[in-house]
Amino acid sequence: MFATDHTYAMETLLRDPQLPAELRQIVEQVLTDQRISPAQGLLLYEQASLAFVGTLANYIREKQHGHRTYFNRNFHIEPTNLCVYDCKFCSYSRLIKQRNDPSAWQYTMEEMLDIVKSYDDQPVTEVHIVGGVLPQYDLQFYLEFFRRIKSHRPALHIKALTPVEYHYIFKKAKVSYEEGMRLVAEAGCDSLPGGGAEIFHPEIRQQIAADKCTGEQWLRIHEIWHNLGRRSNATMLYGHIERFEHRIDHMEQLRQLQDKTGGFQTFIPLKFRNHDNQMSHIAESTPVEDLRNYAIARIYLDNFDHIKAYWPMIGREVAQMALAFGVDDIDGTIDDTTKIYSMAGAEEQSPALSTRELANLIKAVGRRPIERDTLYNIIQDYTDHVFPEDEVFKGYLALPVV
Ligand code: V47
Ligand code: SF4
Repeated sequence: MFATDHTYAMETLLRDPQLPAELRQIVEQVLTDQRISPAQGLLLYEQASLAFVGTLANYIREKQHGHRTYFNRNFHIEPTNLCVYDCKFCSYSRLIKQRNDPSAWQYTMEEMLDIVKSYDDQPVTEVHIVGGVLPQYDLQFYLEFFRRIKSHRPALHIKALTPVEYHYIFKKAKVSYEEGMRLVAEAGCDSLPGGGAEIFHPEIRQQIAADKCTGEQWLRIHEIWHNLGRRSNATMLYGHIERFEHRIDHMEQLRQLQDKTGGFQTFIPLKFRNHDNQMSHIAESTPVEDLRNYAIARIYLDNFDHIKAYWPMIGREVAQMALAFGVDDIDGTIDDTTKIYSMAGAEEQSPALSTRELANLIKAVGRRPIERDTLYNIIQDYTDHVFPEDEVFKGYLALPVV
Protein backbone atom coordinates (compact mmCIF):
# COMPACT_ATOMS: atom_id res chain seq x y z
CA MET A 1 0.00 0.00 0.00
CA PHE A 2 1.23 3.51 -0.70
CA ALA A 3 1.64 6.31 1.75
CA THR A 4 -1.31 8.39 0.64
CA ASP A 5 -4.35 7.99 -1.57
CA HIS A 6 -3.13 10.50 -4.09
CA THR A 7 0.18 8.66 -4.69
CA TYR A 8 -1.71 5.40 -4.86
CA ALA A 9 -3.93 6.82 -7.59
CA MET A 10 -0.84 7.84 -9.57
CA GLU A 11 0.71 4.39 -9.20
CA THR A 12 -2.56 2.87 -10.38
CA LEU A 13 -2.38 4.97 -13.54
CA LEU A 14 1.13 3.68 -14.20
CA ARG A 15 0.01 0.06 -13.82
CA ASP A 16 -2.42 0.45 -16.73
CA PRO A 17 -0.80 -1.35 -19.72
CA GLN A 18 -3.05 0.60 -22.09
CA LEU A 19 -1.69 3.99 -20.99
CA PRO A 20 -0.06 5.67 -24.04
CA ALA A 21 3.69 6.25 -23.65
CA GLU A 22 3.38 10.06 -23.89
CA LEU A 23 0.86 10.18 -21.03
CA ARG A 24 2.93 7.72 -18.95
CA GLN A 25 5.87 10.08 -19.41
CA ILE A 26 3.81 12.98 -18.02
CA VAL A 27 2.79 10.94 -14.95
CA GLU A 28 6.45 10.15 -14.30
CA GLN A 29 7.43 13.80 -14.65
CA VAL A 30 4.74 14.93 -12.24
CA LEU A 31 5.77 12.26 -9.71
CA THR A 32 9.36 13.50 -9.85
CA ASP A 33 8.49 17.23 -9.82
CA GLN A 34 9.58 17.84 -13.38
CA ARG A 35 7.85 20.61 -15.29
CA ILE A 36 5.81 19.62 -18.35
CA SER A 37 6.53 21.33 -21.67
CA PRO A 38 4.08 23.40 -23.76
CA ALA A 39 3.77 20.45 -26.18
CA GLN A 40 2.86 18.17 -23.28
CA GLY A 41 0.33 20.71 -22.01
CA LEU A 42 -1.29 20.73 -25.43
CA LEU A 43 -1.32 16.94 -25.45
CA LEU A 44 -3.24 16.95 -22.17
CA TYR A 45 -5.85 19.31 -23.59
CA GLU A 46 -6.17 17.30 -26.81
CA GLN A 47 -5.99 13.73 -25.57
CA ALA A 48 -6.24 13.26 -21.82
CA SER A 49 -9.46 12.23 -20.12
CA LEU A 50 -10.99 14.09 -17.20
CA ALA A 51 -10.09 11.18 -14.91
CA PHE A 52 -6.46 11.24 -16.04
CA VAL A 53 -5.83 14.96 -15.58
CA GLY A 54 -7.89 14.90 -12.38
CA THR A 55 -5.65 12.23 -10.84
CA LEU A 56 -2.50 14.23 -11.63
CA ALA A 57 -3.96 17.53 -10.48
CA ASN A 58 -5.30 16.07 -7.25
CA TYR A 59 -1.91 14.49 -6.57
CA ILE A 60 -0.24 17.91 -6.88
CA ARG A 61 -2.97 19.66 -4.89
CA GLU A 62 -2.85 17.21 -2.00
CA LYS A 63 0.94 17.15 -1.97
CA GLN A 64 0.96 20.95 -1.67
CA HIS A 65 -2.04 21.59 0.55
CA GLY A 66 -3.43 18.28 1.81
CA HIS A 67 -7.16 18.83 2.23
CA ARG A 68 -6.77 22.50 3.10
CA THR A 69 -9.16 24.66 1.09
CA TYR A 70 -8.85 28.41 1.41
CA PHE A 71 -11.41 31.17 1.41
CA ASN A 72 -11.46 34.74 2.63
CA ARG A 73 -13.95 37.30 3.85
CA ASN A 74 -14.14 40.08 1.33
CA PHE A 75 -16.46 42.51 -0.40
CA HIS A 76 -16.36 44.14 -3.80
CA ILE A 77 -16.65 47.74 -4.91
CA GLU A 78 -17.33 48.32 -8.59
CA PRO A 79 -16.98 52.10 -9.09
CA THR A 80 -18.86 52.15 -12.41
CA ASN A 81 -20.07 49.90 -15.20
CA LEU A 82 -19.52 52.60 -17.79
CA CYS A 83 -16.41 51.95 -19.82
CA VAL A 84 -14.44 53.55 -22.62
CA TYR A 85 -13.58 50.08 -23.92
CA ASP A 86 -15.74 47.65 -25.78
CA CYS A 87 -14.67 44.08 -24.96
CA LYS A 88 -16.86 41.71 -26.91
CA PHE A 89 -17.35 39.28 -24.01
CA CYS A 90 -18.35 41.91 -21.46
CA SER A 91 -21.98 41.81 -20.35
CA TYR A 92 -21.37 44.29 -17.64
CA SER A 93 -20.11 47.46 -19.22
CA ARG A 94 -22.26 50.12 -20.77
CA LEU A 95 -20.46 52.32 -23.26
CA ILE A 96 -20.23 55.97 -22.27
CA LYS A 97 -22.90 56.84 -24.81
CA GLN A 98 -25.32 54.69 -22.78
CA ARG A 99 -24.76 56.60 -19.56
CA ASN A 100 -28.49 57.29 -19.21
CA ASP A 101 -29.32 53.60 -19.43
CA PRO A 102 -31.11 52.64 -16.18
CA SER A 103 -28.67 49.78 -15.64
CA ALA A 104 -25.66 52.14 -15.64
CA TRP A 105 -24.09 53.33 -12.39
CA GLN A 106 -21.26 55.62 -11.42
CA TYR A 107 -20.37 56.01 -7.73
CA THR A 108 -18.82 59.11 -6.23
CA MET A 109 -15.88 58.72 -3.87
CA GLU A 110 -18.14 59.46 -0.90
CA GLU A 111 -20.59 56.74 -1.98
CA MET A 112 -17.76 54.22 -2.25
CA LEU A 113 -16.42 55.21 1.17
CA ASP A 114 -19.92 54.67 2.53
CA ILE A 115 -19.76 51.11 1.15
CA VAL A 116 -16.46 50.61 2.98
CA LYS A 117 -18.00 52.02 6.19
CA SER A 118 -21.02 49.75 5.89
CA TYR A 119 -18.64 46.83 6.70
CA ASP A 120 -17.23 48.50 9.82
CA ASP A 121 -18.77 45.98 12.20
CA GLN A 122 -17.94 42.95 10.06
CA PRO A 123 -14.74 40.87 10.17
CA VAL A 124 -13.89 41.30 6.47
CA THR A 125 -10.19 41.40 5.62
CA GLU A 126 -10.22 42.52 1.98
CA VAL A 127 -11.89 44.94 -0.39
CA HIS A 128 -11.68 43.99 -4.07
CA ILE A 129 -12.03 47.06 -6.31
CA VAL A 130 -12.52 46.70 -10.06
CA GLY A 131 -14.89 48.13 -12.63
CA GLY A 132 -15.19 49.99 -15.91
CA VAL A 133 -12.69 52.55 -17.17
CA LEU A 134 -13.74 56.22 -17.28
CA PRO A 135 -11.66 59.42 -17.60
CA GLN A 136 -12.98 60.93 -14.36
CA TYR A 137 -11.66 57.97 -12.34
CA ASP A 138 -8.10 59.10 -12.90
CA LEU A 139 -4.83 58.52 -11.07
CA GLN A 140 -5.41 61.30 -8.50
CA PHE A 141 -8.94 59.99 -7.83
CA TYR A 142 -7.73 56.48 -7.07
CA LEU A 143 -4.72 57.62 -5.03
CA GLU A 144 -7.02 59.69 -2.83
CA PHE A 145 -9.56 56.84 -2.61
CA PHE A 146 -6.90 54.36 -1.46
CA ARG A 147 -5.54 56.85 1.11
CA ARG A 148 -9.01 57.49 2.51
CA ILE A 149 -9.84 53.78 2.81
CA LYS A 150 -6.56 53.22 4.66
CA SER A 151 -7.08 56.15 6.99
CA HIS A 152 -10.56 54.84 7.83
CA ARG A 153 -9.60 51.16 8.25
CA PRO A 154 -5.82 50.61 8.07
CA ALA A 155 -5.97 46.80 8.36
CA LEU A 156 -8.33 46.34 5.42
CA HIS A 157 -6.35 44.86 2.52
CA ILE A 158 -6.94 46.79 -0.71
CA LYS A 159 -6.83 44.54 -3.78
CA ALA A 160 -7.47 47.02 -6.54
CA LEU A 161 -7.56 47.64 -10.26
CA THR A 162 -6.02 45.75 -13.12
CA PRO A 163 -3.41 46.72 -15.73
CA VAL A 164 -6.38 47.72 -17.92
CA GLU A 165 -7.14 50.64 -15.56
CA TYR A 166 -3.50 51.30 -14.65
CA HIS A 167 -2.34 51.50 -18.27
CA TYR A 168 -5.15 53.98 -19.01
CA ILE A 169 -4.73 56.22 -15.96
CA PHE A 170 -0.92 56.32 -16.11
CA LYS A 171 -1.01 57.27 -19.78
CA LYS A 172 -3.51 60.03 -19.04
CA ALA A 173 -1.43 61.29 -16.09
CA LYS A 174 1.73 61.06 -18.23
CA VAL A 175 3.61 58.91 -15.72
CA SER A 176 5.62 55.77 -16.46
CA TYR A 177 4.37 52.37 -15.28
CA GLU A 178 7.22 52.33 -12.73
CA GLU A 179 6.36 55.73 -11.27
CA GLY A 180 2.62 55.02 -11.36
CA MET A 181 2.88 51.69 -9.55
CA ARG A 182 5.13 53.27 -6.91
CA LEU A 183 2.50 55.97 -6.26
CA VAL A 184 -0.29 53.37 -6.09
CA ALA A 185 1.67 51.31 -3.54
CA GLU A 186 2.43 54.40 -1.45
CA ALA A 187 -1.24 55.41 -1.43
CA GLY A 188 -2.23 52.09 0.14
CA CYS A 189 -3.04 49.58 -2.59
CA ASP A 190 -1.79 46.25 -1.23
CA SER A 191 -2.19 43.85 -4.13
CA LEU A 192 -3.55 43.50 -7.65
CA PRO A 193 -6.43 41.21 -8.62
CA GLY A 194 -6.00 38.99 -11.65
CA GLY A 195 -8.46 40.61 -14.04
CA GLY A 196 -7.93 42.03 -17.51
CA ALA A 197 -5.67 39.19 -18.63
CA GLU A 198 -8.32 37.53 -20.88
CA ILE A 199 -6.17 35.73 -23.47
CA PHE A 200 -2.75 37.30 -24.06
CA HIS A 201 -2.20 35.98 -27.58
CA PRO A 202 -2.76 38.89 -30.03
CA GLU A 203 -4.60 36.69 -32.53
CA ILE A 204 -7.43 36.29 -29.98
CA ARG A 205 -7.02 39.50 -27.97
CA GLN A 206 -7.45 41.57 -31.15
CA GLN A 207 -10.85 39.98 -31.70
CA ILE A 208 -12.25 40.11 -28.17
CA ALA A 209 -10.57 43.07 -26.49
CA ALA A 210 -8.88 45.06 -29.23
CA ASP A 211 -8.70 48.47 -27.62
CA LYS A 212 -7.43 47.85 -24.07
CA CYS A 213 -3.91 47.09 -22.83
CA THR A 214 -2.05 44.34 -24.65
CA GLY A 215 -0.96 41.05 -23.11
CA GLU A 216 2.62 42.35 -23.00
CA GLN A 217 1.54 45.50 -21.13
CA TRP A 218 -0.52 43.41 -18.67
CA LEU A 219 2.51 41.26 -17.90
CA ARG A 220 4.85 44.25 -17.65
CA ILE A 221 2.67 46.03 -15.07
CA HIS A 222 2.50 42.89 -12.91
CA GLU A 223 6.27 42.48 -13.24
CA ILE A 224 6.88 46.05 -12.03
CA TRP A 225 4.46 45.50 -9.16
CA HIS A 226 6.24 42.28 -8.16
CA ASN A 227 9.58 44.10 -8.30
CA LEU A 228 8.21 46.46 -5.65
CA GLY A 229 7.84 43.38 -3.43
CA ARG A 230 4.07 43.18 -3.93
CA ARG A 231 1.80 40.25 -4.83
CA SER A 232 -0.89 39.77 -7.44
CA ASN A 233 -3.20 37.22 -9.07
CA ALA A 234 -3.64 36.13 -12.68
CA THR A 235 -6.74 35.07 -14.61
CA MET A 236 -7.48 33.50 -18.00
CA LEU A 237 -10.83 33.97 -19.73
CA TYR A 238 -11.40 30.68 -21.55
CA GLY A 239 -14.08 28.82 -23.48
CA HIS A 240 -14.87 31.28 -26.28
CA ILE A 241 -12.98 31.61 -29.58
CA GLU A 242 -9.54 30.67 -28.28
CA ARG A 243 -7.94 27.32 -29.09
CA PHE A 244 -6.07 25.09 -26.65
CA GLU A 245 -2.76 26.41 -27.96
CA HIS A 246 -3.75 29.94 -26.89
CA ARG A 247 -4.49 28.71 -23.36
CA ILE A 248 -1.07 27.06 -23.24
CA ASP A 249 0.59 30.21 -24.59
CA HIS A 250 -1.20 32.25 -21.89
CA MET A 251 -0.14 29.94 -19.07
CA GLU A 252 3.39 29.68 -20.46
CA GLN A 253 3.81 33.46 -20.32
CA LEU A 254 2.55 33.50 -16.73
CA ARG A 255 4.86 30.62 -15.80
CA GLN A 256 7.86 32.44 -17.26
CA LEU A 257 7.08 35.68 -15.43
CA GLN A 258 6.53 33.74 -12.20
CA ASP A 259 9.99 32.16 -12.64
CA LYS A 260 11.42 35.69 -12.79
CA THR A 261 9.51 37.37 -9.95
CA GLY A 262 7.65 34.80 -7.82
CA GLY A 263 5.00 37.49 -7.27
CA PHE A 264 1.86 35.64 -8.37
CA GLN A 265 -0.19 34.01 -5.65
CA THR A 266 -3.14 32.45 -7.43
CA PHE A 267 -4.26 31.49 -10.92
CA ILE A 268 -7.98 31.89 -11.58
CA PRO A 269 -9.44 30.38 -14.76
CA LEU A 270 -12.60 32.36 -15.67
CA LYS A 271 -15.20 30.50 -17.68
CA PHE A 272 -16.70 32.66 -20.45
CA ARG A 273 -20.41 33.28 -19.81
CA ASN A 274 -22.45 34.19 -22.85
CA HIS A 275 -25.47 36.08 -21.55
CA ASP A 276 -26.23 39.51 -23.01
CA ASN A 277 -22.92 40.31 -24.69
CA GLN A 278 -21.52 40.52 -28.22
CA MET A 279 -20.39 36.90 -28.11
CA SER A 280 -23.73 35.43 -27.06
CA HIS A 281 -23.79 33.16 -30.10
CA ILE A 282 -20.85 31.18 -28.71
CA ALA A 283 -21.80 28.13 -26.65
CA GLU A 284 -20.41 27.97 -23.12
CA SER A 285 -17.95 25.29 -22.06
CA THR A 286 -19.35 22.23 -20.28
CA PRO A 287 -18.60 21.39 -16.62
CA VAL A 288 -16.36 18.53 -17.84
CA GLU A 289 -14.29 21.00 -19.88
CA ASP A 290 -14.20 23.38 -16.92
CA LEU A 291 -12.88 20.67 -14.61
CA ARG A 292 -10.34 19.53 -17.22
CA ASN A 293 -9.18 23.11 -17.55
CA TYR A 294 -8.68 23.54 -13.78
CA ALA A 295 -6.76 20.28 -13.66
CA ILE A 296 -4.48 21.13 -16.60
CA ALA A 297 -3.81 24.57 -15.11
CA ARG A 298 -2.79 22.88 -11.83
CA ILE A 299 -0.42 20.54 -13.69
CA TYR A 300 1.03 23.21 -16.00
CA LEU A 301 1.59 26.04 -13.51
CA ASP A 302 4.05 24.23 -11.29
CA ASN A 303 5.34 27.50 -9.83
CA PHE A 304 1.93 28.83 -8.71
CA ASP A 305 0.97 27.99 -5.14
CA HIS A 306 -2.79 28.23 -5.63
CA ILE A 307 -5.54 27.58 -8.18
CA LYS A 308 -8.81 29.33 -7.47
CA ALA A 309 -12.33 28.47 -8.61
CA TYR A 310 -14.44 31.59 -8.45
CA TRP A 311 -17.71 30.12 -7.14
CA PRO A 312 -20.08 32.96 -8.14
CA MET A 313 -19.10 32.24 -11.74
CA ILE A 314 -19.33 28.44 -11.91
CA GLY A 315 -21.85 27.84 -9.14
CA ARG A 316 -21.45 26.08 -5.82
CA GLU A 317 -21.70 22.49 -7.08
CA VAL A 318 -19.02 22.77 -9.77
CA ALA A 319 -16.85 24.69 -7.28
CA GLN A 320 -17.17 21.73 -4.88
CA MET A 321 -16.20 19.29 -7.65
CA ALA A 322 -13.27 21.50 -8.65
CA LEU A 323 -11.73 20.78 -5.23
CA ALA A 324 -10.94 17.29 -6.56
CA PHE A 325 -9.42 18.69 -9.78
CA GLY A 326 -6.52 20.80 -8.56
CA VAL A 327 -8.38 23.71 -6.97
CA ASP A 328 -7.48 24.67 -3.39
CA ASP A 329 -9.19 28.06 -3.09
CA ILE A 330 -12.77 29.17 -3.64
CA ASP A 331 -12.44 32.92 -3.12
CA GLY A 332 -14.51 34.77 -0.59
CA THR A 333 -17.75 35.16 1.25
CA ILE A 334 -18.65 37.90 -1.19
CA ASP A 335 -21.73 39.67 -0.23
CA ASP A 336 -23.83 40.26 -3.34
CA THR A 337 -21.49 43.14 -4.19
CA THR A 338 -20.36 42.07 -7.62
CA LYS A 339 -22.38 42.39 -10.78
CA ILE A 340 -19.77 41.18 -13.28
CA TYR A 341 -21.01 37.62 -13.41
CA SER A 342 -24.68 37.88 -12.67
CA MET A 343 -24.94 40.19 -15.68
CA ALA A 344 -23.06 37.63 -17.80
CA GLY A 345 -25.52 34.85 -16.93
CA ALA A 346 -23.60 33.09 -14.15
CA GLU A 347 -25.35 30.53 -11.94
CA GLU A 348 -25.22 32.80 -8.94
CA GLN A 349 -27.53 35.73 -9.58
CA SER A 350 -27.10 37.22 -6.09
CA PRO A 351 -23.80 35.77 -5.02
CA ALA A 352 -23.57 35.77 -1.24
CA LEU A 353 -22.39 33.02 1.06
CA SER A 354 -21.92 33.29 4.78
CA THR A 355 -18.78 31.92 6.38
CA ARG A 356 -20.87 29.07 7.74
CA GLU A 357 -22.25 28.18 4.29
CA LEU A 358 -18.84 28.36 2.67
CA ALA A 359 -17.19 26.28 5.39
CA ASN A 360 -19.92 23.65 5.17
CA LEU A 361 -19.73 23.55 1.38
CA ILE A 362 -16.03 22.69 1.69
CA LYS A 363 -16.54 20.15 4.50
CA ALA A 364 -19.29 18.39 2.57
CA VAL A 365 -16.67 17.19 0.04
CA GLY A 366 -14.22 16.05 2.69
CA ARG A 367 -11.90 19.06 2.66
CA ARG A 368 -10.74 21.38 5.44
CA PRO A 369 -12.10 24.95 5.30
CA ILE A 370 -9.36 27.44 6.12
CA GLU A 371 -10.07 31.13 6.34
CA ARG A 372 -7.10 33.10 5.02
CA ASP A 373 -6.23 36.71 4.45
CA THR A 374 -5.31 37.96 0.97
CA LEU A 375 -1.68 36.91 1.41
CA TYR A 376 -2.66 33.39 2.56
CA ASN A 377 -1.88 33.93 6.22
CA ILE A 378 -4.20 31.55 8.07
CA ILE A 379 -6.91 33.27 10.10
CA GLN A 380 -8.96 30.28 11.26
CA ASP A 381 -9.25 26.56 10.60
CA TYR A 382 -12.96 25.67 10.52
CA THR A 383 -12.48 21.90 10.23
CA ASP A 384 -13.76 21.08 13.68
CA HIS A 385 -15.83 24.18 14.14
CA VAL A 386 -19.54 23.56 14.52
CA PHE A 387 -21.69 26.59 13.93
CA PRO A 388 -24.65 26.78 16.33
CA GLU A 389 -27.09 26.60 13.41
CA ASP A 390 -25.50 23.30 12.33
CA GLU A 391 -26.19 21.22 15.40
CA VAL A 392 -29.02 19.48 13.51
CA PHE A 393 -26.82 18.72 10.48
CA LYS A 394 -23.95 17.13 12.38
CA GLY A 395 -24.53 13.71 10.83
CA TYR A 396 -24.48 15.04 7.28
CA LEU A 397 -21.31 17.00 7.91
CA ALA A 398 -19.44 14.14 9.54
CA LEU A 399 -17.65 13.20 6.33
CA PRO A 400 -14.06 11.98 6.33
CA VAL A 401 -12.02 15.11 6.86
CA VAL A 402 -8.32 14.39 7.32
O1 V47 B 1 -11.04 40.59 -16.60
C1 V47 B 1 -15.90 39.81 -17.89
C2 V47 B 1 -14.02 38.64 -16.65
C3 V47 B 1 -12.72 39.66 -15.11
C4 V47 B 1 -17.08 38.09 -18.51
O2 V47 B 1 -7.97 38.28 -8.47
C5 V47 B 1 -16.02 37.65 -17.73
O3 V47 B 1 -9.00 37.34 -6.82
C6 V47 B 1 -16.71 35.49 -17.98
O4 V47 B 1 -10.58 39.23 -12.65
N1 V47 B 1 -17.74 35.83 -18.76
C7 V47 B 1 -12.74 40.49 -13.82
N2 V47 B 1 -15.83 36.37 -17.44
C8 V47 B 1 -12.90 39.64 -12.55
C9 V47 B 1 -11.59 39.09 -12.04
C10 V47 B 1 -11.53 38.39 -10.72
C11 V47 B 1 -12.63 37.74 -10.21
C12 V47 B 1 -12.51 37.09 -8.98
C13 V47 B 1 -11.36 37.10 -8.26
C14 V47 B 1 -10.25 37.76 -8.78
C15 V47 B 1 -8.99 37.80 -7.97
C16 V47 B 1 -10.32 38.40 -10.02
O5 V47 B 1 -14.03 39.16 -15.35
C17 V47 B 1 -12.39 40.36 -16.39
C18 V47 B 1 -12.92 39.36 -17.40
O6 V47 B 1 -11.93 38.41 -17.71
N3 V47 B 1 -15.30 38.75 -17.38
N4 V47 B 1 -17.01 39.43 -18.59
C19 V47 B 1 -17.98 37.10 -19.05
N5 V47 B 1 -19.00 37.42 -19.88
FE1 SF4 C 1 -14.51 47.63 -19.85
FE2 SF4 C 1 -13.49 45.62 -18.40
FE3 SF4 C 1 -15.86 45.30 -19.66
FE4 SF4 C 1 -13.59 45.43 -21.09
S1 SF4 C 1 -14.11 43.81 -19.59
S2 SF4 C 1 -15.50 46.56 -21.54
S3 SF4 C 1 -12.35 46.88 -19.91
S4 SF4 C 1 -15.43 46.74 -17.99
